[in-house]
Amino acid sequence: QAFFKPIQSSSTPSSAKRHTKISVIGVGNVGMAIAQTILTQDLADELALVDAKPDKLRGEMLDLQHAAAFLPRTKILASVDYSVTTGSDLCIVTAGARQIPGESRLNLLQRNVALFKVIVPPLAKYSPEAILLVVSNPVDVLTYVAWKLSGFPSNRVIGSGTNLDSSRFRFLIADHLDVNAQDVQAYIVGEHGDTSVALWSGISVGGVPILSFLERQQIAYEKETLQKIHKEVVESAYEVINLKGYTSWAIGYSVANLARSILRDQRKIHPVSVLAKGFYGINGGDVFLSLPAQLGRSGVMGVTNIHLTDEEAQQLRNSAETILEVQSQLGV
Ligand code: 6V0
Repeated sequence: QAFFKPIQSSSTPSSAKRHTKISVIGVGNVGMAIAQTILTQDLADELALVDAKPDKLRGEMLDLQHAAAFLPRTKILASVDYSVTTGSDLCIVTAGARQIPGESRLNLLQRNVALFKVIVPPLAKYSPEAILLVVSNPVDVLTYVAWKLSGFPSNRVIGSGTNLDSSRFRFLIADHLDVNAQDVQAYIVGEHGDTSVALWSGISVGGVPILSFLERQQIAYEKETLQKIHKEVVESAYEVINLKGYTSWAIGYSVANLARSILRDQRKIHPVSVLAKGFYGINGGDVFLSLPAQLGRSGVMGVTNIHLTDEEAQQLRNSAETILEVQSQLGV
Protein backbone atom coordinates (compact mmCIF):
# COMPACT_ATOMS: atom_id res chain seq x y z
CA GLN A 1 0.00 0.00 0.00
CA ALA A 2 1.53 3.27 -1.13
CA PHE A 3 1.65 6.07 1.45
CA PHE A 4 0.34 8.53 -1.13
CA LYS A 5 -2.47 7.76 -3.50
CA PRO A 6 -1.25 9.23 -6.80
CA ILE A 7 -3.52 11.73 -8.56
CA GLN A 8 -4.67 10.82 -12.02
CA SER A 9 -2.69 12.71 -14.60
CA SER A 10 -3.00 12.28 -18.34
CA SER A 11 0.44 13.63 -19.17
CA THR A 12 3.72 14.43 -17.46
CA PRO A 13 4.34 18.16 -17.24
CA SER A 14 6.66 19.30 -20.01
CA SER A 15 8.30 21.80 -17.66
CA ALA A 16 9.59 19.00 -15.39
CA LYS A 17 13.11 19.86 -14.28
CA ARG A 18 15.88 17.87 -15.94
CA HIS A 19 17.35 15.18 -13.70
CA THR A 20 20.95 16.00 -12.79
CA LYS A 21 23.45 13.46 -11.54
CA ILE A 22 26.91 14.12 -10.12
CA SER A 23 29.43 11.44 -9.18
CA VAL A 24 32.31 12.07 -6.79
CA ILE A 25 35.20 9.61 -6.91
CA GLY A 26 37.20 9.51 -3.69
CA VAL A 27 35.48 10.26 -0.39
CA GLY A 28 38.49 11.64 1.45
CA ASN A 29 38.65 15.15 2.87
CA VAL A 30 38.34 16.84 -0.50
CA GLY A 31 35.68 14.56 -1.98
CA MET A 32 33.46 14.92 1.09
CA ALA A 33 33.84 18.72 1.24
CA ILE A 34 32.77 18.82 -2.42
CA ALA A 35 29.89 16.40 -1.81
CA GLN A 36 28.50 18.36 1.11
CA THR A 37 28.75 21.70 -0.72
CA ILE A 38 26.95 20.17 -3.71
CA LEU A 39 24.16 19.02 -1.37
CA THR A 40 23.75 22.30 0.49
CA GLN A 41 23.74 24.23 -2.79
CA ASP A 42 21.09 21.98 -4.36
CA LEU A 43 23.16 21.22 -7.46
CA ALA A 44 22.11 17.63 -8.11
CA ASP A 45 19.08 15.34 -7.95
CA GLU A 46 21.35 12.36 -7.53
CA LEU A 47 24.80 12.14 -5.99
CA ALA A 48 26.87 8.97 -6.40
CA LEU A 49 29.98 8.38 -4.29
CA VAL A 50 32.73 5.92 -5.19
CA ASP A 51 35.81 4.94 -3.20
CA ALA A 52 38.03 1.91 -2.82
CA LYS A 53 37.28 1.62 0.92
CA PRO A 54 33.78 0.14 1.30
CA ASP A 55 33.32 0.85 5.03
CA LYS A 56 34.44 4.46 4.86
CA LEU A 57 32.25 4.89 1.79
CA ARG A 58 29.11 3.50 3.42
CA GLY A 59 29.79 5.49 6.59
CA GLU A 60 30.06 8.73 4.63
CA MET A 61 26.93 7.92 2.61
CA LEU A 62 24.86 7.21 5.72
CA ASP A 63 26.17 10.30 7.50
CA LEU A 64 25.09 12.50 4.57
CA GLN A 65 21.75 10.69 4.18
CA HIS A 66 21.00 11.36 7.85
CA ALA A 67 21.06 15.09 7.09
CA ALA A 68 18.18 14.70 4.59
CA ALA A 69 15.74 16.53 6.87
CA PHE A 70 17.84 19.68 6.60
CA LEU A 71 18.83 19.60 2.95
CA PRO A 72 17.28 19.99 -0.47
CA ARG A 73 16.15 16.56 -1.70
CA THR A 74 18.99 14.60 -3.31
CA LYS A 75 19.22 10.85 -3.73
CA ILE A 76 22.60 9.73 -2.37
CA LEU A 77 24.15 6.46 -3.57
CA ALA A 78 27.52 4.89 -2.87
CA SER A 79 29.39 1.86 -4.11
CA VAL A 80 32.85 0.55 -4.86
CA ASP A 81 31.34 -0.53 -8.20
CA TYR A 82 31.41 2.13 -10.92
CA SER A 83 27.99 1.11 -12.26
CA VAL A 84 26.62 3.36 -9.49
CA THR A 85 27.82 6.34 -11.57
CA THR A 86 25.74 5.36 -14.64
CA GLY A 87 24.28 8.33 -16.48
CA SER A 88 26.22 11.05 -14.62
CA ASP A 89 26.25 14.55 -16.05
CA LEU A 90 29.39 15.42 -14.14
CA CYS A 91 32.09 13.13 -12.67
CA ILE A 92 34.44 14.73 -10.18
CA VAL A 93 37.66 12.80 -9.49
CA THR A 94 39.32 13.49 -6.14
CA ALA A 95 40.83 10.04 -5.52
CA GLY A 96 44.54 10.16 -5.05
CA ALA A 97 47.44 8.42 -3.44
CA ARG A 98 49.20 10.32 -0.68
CA GLN A 99 52.88 11.10 -0.74
CA ILE A 100 54.94 8.57 1.23
CA PRO A 101 57.72 10.33 3.24
CA GLY A 102 60.79 10.55 1.02
CA GLU A 103 58.85 9.76 -2.16
CA SER A 104 59.55 11.89 -5.22
CA ARG A 105 56.72 13.86 -6.84
CA LEU A 106 57.27 11.90 -10.03
CA ASN A 107 56.85 8.59 -8.23
CA LEU A 108 53.67 9.84 -6.60
CA LEU A 109 52.47 10.96 -10.00
CA GLN A 110 53.15 7.53 -11.47
CA ARG A 111 51.10 5.93 -8.71
CA ASN A 112 48.26 8.35 -9.41
CA VAL A 113 48.44 7.60 -13.14
CA ALA A 114 48.06 3.90 -12.26
CA LEU A 115 45.02 4.84 -10.14
CA PHE A 116 43.49 6.86 -13.00
CA LYS A 117 43.82 3.80 -15.26
CA VAL A 118 41.42 2.06 -12.85
CA ILE A 119 39.09 5.03 -12.39
CA VAL A 120 38.68 6.86 -15.71
CA PRO A 121 37.80 4.08 -18.20
CA PRO A 122 34.77 2.85 -16.18
CA LEU A 123 33.59 6.43 -15.66
CA ALA A 124 33.73 7.00 -19.41
CA LYS A 125 31.98 3.69 -20.04
CA TYR A 126 29.06 4.30 -17.66
CA SER A 127 28.64 8.01 -18.47
CA PRO A 128 29.80 8.53 -22.05
CA GLU A 129 28.23 12.00 -22.22
CA ALA A 130 29.59 13.25 -18.90
CA ILE A 131 31.95 16.08 -18.19
CA LEU A 132 35.03 14.97 -16.26
CA LEU A 133 36.31 17.34 -13.62
CA VAL A 134 39.69 16.38 -12.17
CA VAL A 135 40.75 17.63 -8.74
CA SER A 136 43.46 15.08 -7.74
CA ASN A 137 47.01 16.38 -7.79
CA PRO A 138 49.12 17.14 -9.73
CA VAL A 139 45.91 18.35 -11.30
CA ASP A 140 47.18 19.60 -14.68
CA VAL A 141 49.04 16.42 -15.61
CA LEU A 142 46.25 14.21 -14.27
CA THR A 143 43.69 16.14 -16.34
CA TYR A 144 45.79 15.35 -19.41
CA VAL A 145 45.90 11.70 -18.30
CA ALA A 146 42.10 11.67 -17.81
CA TRP A 147 41.63 13.18 -21.28
CA LYS A 148 43.81 10.47 -22.84
CA LEU A 149 42.20 7.61 -20.90
CA SER A 150 38.60 8.74 -21.42
CA GLY A 151 38.77 9.36 -25.15
CA PHE A 152 36.44 12.34 -24.49
CA PRO A 153 36.68 15.51 -26.55
CA SER A 154 38.83 18.08 -24.77
CA ASN A 155 35.88 20.41 -24.04
CA ARG A 156 34.53 17.71 -21.67
CA VAL A 157 37.69 17.23 -19.62
CA ILE A 158 38.50 19.97 -17.14
CA GLY A 159 40.91 20.30 -14.22
CA SER A 160 39.99 22.42 -11.21
CA GLY A 161 43.39 24.02 -11.83
CA THR A 162 43.96 27.51 -10.49
CA ASN A 163 40.31 28.18 -9.66
CA LEU A 164 41.27 27.69 -6.02
CA ASP A 165 44.54 29.66 -6.31
CA SER A 166 42.52 32.51 -7.84
CA SER A 167 40.02 32.53 -5.00
CA ARG A 168 42.90 32.64 -2.50
CA PHE A 169 44.33 35.53 -4.54
CA ARG A 170 41.00 37.37 -4.53
CA PHE A 171 40.71 36.88 -0.77
CA LEU A 172 44.19 38.32 -0.14
CA ILE A 173 43.62 41.33 -2.42
CA ALA A 174 40.21 41.96 -0.85
CA ASP A 175 41.73 41.71 2.60
CA HIS A 176 44.49 44.14 1.59
CA LEU A 177 42.02 46.70 0.21
CA ASP A 178 39.25 45.97 2.73
CA VAL A 179 36.67 45.18 0.03
CA ASN A 180 34.43 42.22 -0.75
CA ALA A 181 36.30 39.35 -2.45
CA GLN A 182 33.35 38.92 -4.82
CA ASP A 183 34.06 42.43 -6.20
CA VAL A 184 37.66 41.51 -6.97
CA GLN A 185 38.31 40.21 -10.47
CA ALA A 186 41.71 38.59 -10.47
CA TYR A 187 43.14 35.53 -12.13
CA ILE A 188 45.97 33.20 -11.45
CA VAL A 189 46.65 31.04 -14.50
CA GLY A 190 49.16 28.38 -15.58
CA GLU A 191 50.14 25.45 -13.42
CA HIS A 192 48.21 24.82 -10.21
CA GLY A 193 51.14 25.14 -7.87
CA ASP A 194 54.62 26.52 -7.81
CA THR A 195 54.90 27.99 -11.34
CA SER A 196 51.45 29.61 -11.43
CA VAL A 197 51.19 33.07 -12.99
CA ALA A 198 49.40 36.02 -11.37
CA LEU A 199 47.81 38.30 -13.96
CA TRP A 200 48.37 41.62 -12.23
CA SER A 201 47.66 43.65 -15.36
CA GLY A 202 44.05 42.43 -15.43
CA ILE A 203 43.02 42.96 -11.80
CA SER A 204 39.99 45.12 -11.23
CA VAL A 205 37.94 45.93 -8.17
CA GLY A 206 34.33 46.90 -8.83
CA GLY A 207 35.29 47.46 -12.48
CA VAL A 208 38.28 49.72 -11.68
CA PRO A 209 41.59 48.39 -13.07
CA ILE A 210 43.79 48.44 -10.01
CA LEU A 211 47.32 48.97 -11.33
CA SER A 212 46.38 51.77 -13.72
CA PHE A 213 44.28 53.35 -10.95
CA LEU A 214 47.30 53.40 -8.62
CA GLU A 215 49.49 54.82 -11.40
CA ARG A 216 46.93 57.52 -12.27
CA GLN A 217 46.65 58.53 -8.62
CA GLN A 218 50.45 58.45 -8.49
CA ILE A 219 50.29 56.01 -5.59
CA ALA A 220 53.57 54.21 -5.43
CA TYR A 221 53.51 50.47 -5.08
CA GLU A 222 56.39 48.11 -4.90
CA LYS A 223 56.65 45.21 -7.30
CA GLU A 224 57.79 43.21 -4.29
CA THR A 225 54.44 43.81 -2.57
CA LEU A 226 52.71 42.21 -5.56
CA GLN A 227 55.17 39.33 -5.62
CA LYS A 228 54.65 38.84 -1.91
CA ILE A 229 50.90 38.44 -2.36
CA HIS A 230 51.43 35.87 -5.14
CA LYS A 231 53.98 34.03 -3.00
CA GLU A 232 51.44 33.95 -0.19
CA VAL A 233 48.93 32.33 -2.58
CA VAL A 234 51.43 29.66 -3.63
CA GLU A 235 52.41 28.96 -0.04
CA SER A 236 48.92 29.02 1.43
CA ALA A 237 48.13 25.41 0.45
CA TYR A 238 51.31 24.23 2.18
CA GLU A 239 50.46 26.35 5.22
CA VAL A 240 46.96 24.89 5.57
CA ILE A 241 48.31 21.34 5.10
CA ASN A 242 50.98 21.98 7.73
CA LEU A 243 48.38 23.31 10.14
CA LYS A 244 45.42 20.96 9.69
CA GLY A 245 46.81 18.10 7.59
CA TYR A 246 44.86 18.72 4.39
CA THR A 247 42.81 21.39 2.62
CA SER A 248 39.09 20.90 2.17
CA TRP A 249 36.60 23.77 2.61
CA ALA A 250 37.89 26.18 -0.02
CA ILE A 251 38.40 23.43 -2.61
CA GLY A 252 34.89 22.18 -1.77
CA TYR A 253 33.31 25.57 -2.50
CA SER A 254 35.53 26.18 -5.49
CA VAL A 255 34.59 22.87 -7.16
CA ALA A 256 30.89 23.28 -6.34
CA ASN A 257 31.12 26.69 -8.02
CA LEU A 258 32.49 25.02 -11.16
CA ALA A 259 29.74 22.38 -10.99
CA ARG A 260 27.11 25.13 -10.88
CA SER A 261 28.58 26.96 -13.89
CA ILE A 262 28.66 23.72 -15.88
CA LEU A 263 25.35 22.12 -14.93
CA ARG A 264 23.33 25.33 -14.85
CA ASP A 265 24.94 26.56 -18.07
CA GLN A 266 26.11 29.77 -16.37
CA ARG A 267 28.74 30.56 -19.01
CA LYS A 268 30.90 32.15 -16.32
CA ILE A 269 34.63 32.55 -16.78
CA HIS A 270 36.82 30.46 -14.49
CA PRO A 271 40.56 29.90 -14.48
CA VAL A 272 40.54 26.12 -14.96
CA SER A 273 42.84 23.57 -16.52
CA VAL A 274 41.99 23.10 -20.21
CA LEU A 275 43.80 21.86 -23.29
CA ALA A 276 45.96 24.95 -23.80
CA LYS A 277 47.62 24.15 -27.09
CA GLY A 278 47.22 27.03 -29.50
CA PHE A 279 46.36 29.66 -26.89
CA TYR A 280 48.71 32.44 -25.79
CA GLY A 281 51.57 31.09 -27.88
CA ILE A 282 51.56 27.67 -26.17
CA ASN A 283 52.50 25.39 -29.02
CA GLY A 284 54.92 22.85 -27.54
CA GLY A 285 52.45 19.95 -27.29
CA ASP A 286 49.20 18.75 -25.73
CA VAL A 287 49.29 20.36 -22.35
CA PHE A 288 46.55 21.13 -19.85
CA LEU A 289 46.95 24.21 -17.72
CA SER A 290 44.72 26.91 -16.39
CA LEU A 291 43.43 29.66 -18.63
CA PRO A 292 40.36 31.84 -18.15
CA ALA A 293 37.74 29.58 -19.72
CA GLN A 294 34.02 30.01 -20.21
CA LEU A 295 32.11 27.07 -18.70
CA GLY A 296 28.62 25.92 -19.62
CA ARG A 297 26.53 22.80 -20.11
CA SER A 298 28.82 21.51 -22.85
CA GLY A 299 31.91 21.98 -20.69
CA VAL A 300 34.60 24.35 -21.91
CA MET A 301 32.93 26.76 -24.34
CA GLY A 302 35.99 28.87 -25.08
CA VAL A 303 39.07 30.58 -23.71
CA THR A 304 39.01 34.32 -23.07
CA ASN A 305 41.51 36.31 -25.02
CA ILE A 306 42.72 38.55 -22.21
CA HIS A 307 45.59 40.94 -22.60
CA LEU A 308 48.82 39.63 -21.08
CA THR A 309 51.99 41.61 -20.64
CA ASP A 310 55.03 40.09 -22.37
CA GLU A 311 56.32 38.98 -18.97
CA GLU A 312 53.03 37.25 -18.07
CA ALA A 313 52.87 35.50 -21.46
CA GLN A 314 56.44 34.28 -21.02
CA GLN A 315 55.73 33.01 -17.51
CA LEU A 316 52.70 31.15 -18.85
CA ARG A 317 54.77 29.47 -21.56
CA ASN A 318 57.36 28.52 -18.92
CA SER A 319 54.57 27.00 -16.85
CA ALA A 320 53.51 24.95 -19.92
CA GLU A 321 57.12 23.79 -20.44
CA THR A 322 57.35 22.61 -16.82
CA ILE A 323 54.19 20.51 -17.16
CA LEU A 324 55.19 19.11 -20.57
CA GLU A 325 58.53 18.07 -19.16
CA VAL A 326 56.80 16.04 -16.41
CA GLN A 327 54.30 14.61 -18.91
CA SER A 328 57.05 13.41 -21.21
CA GLN A 329 58.28 11.09 -18.43
CA LEU A 330 54.92 9.36 -18.04
CA GLY A 331 54.45 7.26 -21.14
CA VAL A 332 50.63 7.57 -21.18
P1 6V0 B 1 42.44 11.69 1.03
O1 6V0 B 1 41.70 12.20 2.22
O2 6V0 B 1 43.59 10.77 1.20
O3 6V0 B 1 41.35 10.98 0.08
C1 6V0 B 1 41.66 10.26 -1.07
C2 6V0 B 1 40.57 9.21 -1.23
O4 6V0 B 1 40.82 8.50 -2.46
C3 6V0 B 1 40.55 8.16 -0.10
O5 6V0 B 1 39.25 8.08 0.48
C4 6V0 B 1 40.94 6.88 -0.82
O6 6V0 B 1 40.32 5.73 -0.26
C5 6V0 B 1 40.43 7.17 -2.22
N1 6V0 B 1 41.01 6.27 -3.22
C6 6V0 B 1 42.27 5.82 -3.32
N2 6V0 B 1 42.36 4.95 -4.35
C7 6V0 B 1 41.16 4.87 -4.92
C8 6V0 B 1 40.62 4.17 -6.03
N3 6V0 B 1 41.38 3.36 -6.77
N4 6V0 B 1 39.32 4.33 -6.33
C9 6V0 B 1 38.54 5.14 -5.60
N5 6V0 B 1 38.99 5.84 -4.53
C10 6V0 B 1 40.27 5.71 -4.21
O7 6V0 B 1 42.95 12.90 0.16
P2 6V0 B 1 42.29 14.35 0.03
O8 6V0 B 1 40.81 14.20 -0.10
O9 6V0 B 1 42.82 15.25 1.08
O10 6V0 B 1 42.88 14.83 -1.39
C11 6V0 B 1 42.46 14.22 -2.58
C12 6V0 B 1 43.25 14.76 -3.77
O11 6V0 B 1 42.86 16.10 -4.04
C13 6V0 B 1 44.76 14.78 -3.56
O12 6V0 B 1 45.39 14.38 -4.76
C14 6V0 B 1 45.03 16.25 -3.29
O13 6V0 B 1 46.36 16.62 -3.59
C15 6V0 B 1 44.03 16.89 -4.22
N6 6V0 B 1 43.71 18.30 -3.97
C16 6V0 B 1 43.57 19.10 -5.05
C17 6V0 B 1 43.28 20.44 -4.92
C18 6V0 B 1 43.17 21.30 -6.14
O14 6V0 B 1 43.05 22.53 -6.04
N7 6V0 B 1 43.18 20.74 -7.32
C19 6V0 B 1 43.09 21.00 -3.65
C20 6V0 B 1 43.17 20.19 -2.55
C21 6V0 B 1 43.53 18.78 -2.64
